[in-house]
Amino acid sequence: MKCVSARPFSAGAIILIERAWSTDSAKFPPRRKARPIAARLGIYNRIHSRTQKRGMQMRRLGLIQGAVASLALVGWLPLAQADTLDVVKDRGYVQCGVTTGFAGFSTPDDKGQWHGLDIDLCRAVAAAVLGDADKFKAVPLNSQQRFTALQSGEIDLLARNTSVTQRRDTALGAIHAGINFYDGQGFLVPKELGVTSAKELDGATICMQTGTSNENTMADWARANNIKYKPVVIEQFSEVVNAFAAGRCDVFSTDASGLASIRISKLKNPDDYVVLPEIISKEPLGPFVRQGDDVWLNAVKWSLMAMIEAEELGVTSANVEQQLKSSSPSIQRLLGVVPGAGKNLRLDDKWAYNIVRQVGNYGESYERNVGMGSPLKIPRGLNALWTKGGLMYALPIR
Ligand SMILES: N[C@@H](CCC(=O)N[C@@H](CS)C(=O)NCC(=O)O)C(=O)O
Repeated sequence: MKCVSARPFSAGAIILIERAWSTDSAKFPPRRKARPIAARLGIYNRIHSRTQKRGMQMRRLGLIQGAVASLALVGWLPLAQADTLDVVKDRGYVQCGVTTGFAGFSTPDDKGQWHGLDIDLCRAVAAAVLGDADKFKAVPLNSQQRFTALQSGEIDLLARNTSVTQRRDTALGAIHAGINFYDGQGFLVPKELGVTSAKELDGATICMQTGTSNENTMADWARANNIKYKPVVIEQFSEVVNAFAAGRCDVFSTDASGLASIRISKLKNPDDYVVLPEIISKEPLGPFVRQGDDVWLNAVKWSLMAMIEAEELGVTSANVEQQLKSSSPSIQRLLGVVPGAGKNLRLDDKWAYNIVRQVGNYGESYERNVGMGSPLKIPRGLNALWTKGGLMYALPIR
């Protein structure tokens, strides 16, 4: 058994990993539309030459960013923009790292306006810090680019369906600021394969995106379950989706929310695909900022907490004006009726009021972006409030 693995962290170009596991499987004969490996590499070459120029630019940028980040990490330079709160206030808008377009979390509409659960977090931070939820700029990043962009100071905040792991929270100069979606890794397969359980994936070709936690999780799970598979790992989201839609892999594996989004928004006939029942990991998704930037960390963390706390207290974008008259001390503190409510965060007293009025509470954001009010229709599940059997729990705002 030969195993050729090229990765990680080669910036820019598409990376196609072809591990020569035993691919001759009765269950997974080459699919009708699937092509032999040489032809797949032909596709790779074409995609590669299209992205080569951008790849070279990205590599050059990556080297500079990498060098700056490394110097910062070993303490030779202060991490870029140590007091991001002041930088953002001076600049007048928040630079928010998001996906290149991923329905439900961060995606532009036909007018170029961005929407999604992660976008609402960018908007919440802009409302809290600048008083105006529209004062943010979405910076599209693929999975591979996201931490470099944060390290280099290109973005103030990464709000991009990013799983919090110990390595990411310690070794990358980044630190997470809460969890805005509890997720787990799963599998999307065409119904025509007749697969009903992940345990039947022995011999399958599995598409994933470079730079995701999904690659390692998949490898760990396959080893633990004695399943052989052939990973096809591609850097650009659109290309990995195209590869799956064209039948160049049997399975797409990523976060369950991602699978729901891909199925509904990227595949021509969503009903031809099914998400398998197994969830093989914990993928707690949340925003990241740079380490050593504590005031900014607080601004981001408490913006998220305010959205959750507002839902717990029943304060919505629709009733927030009336709630200003509430006799509840918790609501008065949240909405800045009590003087000094923003002082310790170095924010205006109306910071959380501005979030709820302009963006809504967590439940409102969830429902319109990924819940029953959206095409994704993902049940609240683990993302329900702790009072309703879920894990969403606001640290007390007092
Ligand atoms: N939560 C996982 C996966 C997140 C991820 O990057 N998923 C991909 C596949 S769904 C994605 O969002 N791609 C969109 C893009 O690159 O623009 C992680 O943090 O590594």
